Amino acid sequence: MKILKLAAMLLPILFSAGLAVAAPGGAGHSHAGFSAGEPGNPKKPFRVVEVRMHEDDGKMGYTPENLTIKRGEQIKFVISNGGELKHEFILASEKDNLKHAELMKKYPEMEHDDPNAKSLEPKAKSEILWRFSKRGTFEYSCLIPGHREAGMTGKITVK
Ligand SMILES: [Cu+2]
Repeated sequence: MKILKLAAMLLPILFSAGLAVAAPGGAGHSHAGFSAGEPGNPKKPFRVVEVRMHEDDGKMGYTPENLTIKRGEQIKFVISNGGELKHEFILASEKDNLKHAELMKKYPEMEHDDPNAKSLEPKAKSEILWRFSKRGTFEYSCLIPGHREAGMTGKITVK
């Protein structure tokens, strides 16, 4: 009974927290959406970029860890987890990811399956099709507590 009560209390908090992260543009502006651009259109051309998650000697990271993209370009990220641990790929601005990382310290079990974010079990694969409609610097990062700190960030420059 106690557990059920707690879950009932936490669910709305998690839900609103997730929405806040997905829509950093603020209340009442639902299409403000994502900081790094927008979900891609599969009917338009795209470039495939394979991203591998890995752990070696206590270091964690992505290959590649740097990407340069032309503004307006669509990228299909084909993401594979080559490590022994669960990892995630969260595409956003550094600012949004740092905010989200704070939230995940409170809710480390948070799962992501969004247009800009996936959680991957070891050996799992996933894809994200993304249109980089904004110039600037963005990133993909794993916000499981400790992972970003161990090296799990890839930098994206959109020119
Ligand atoms: Cu990770």
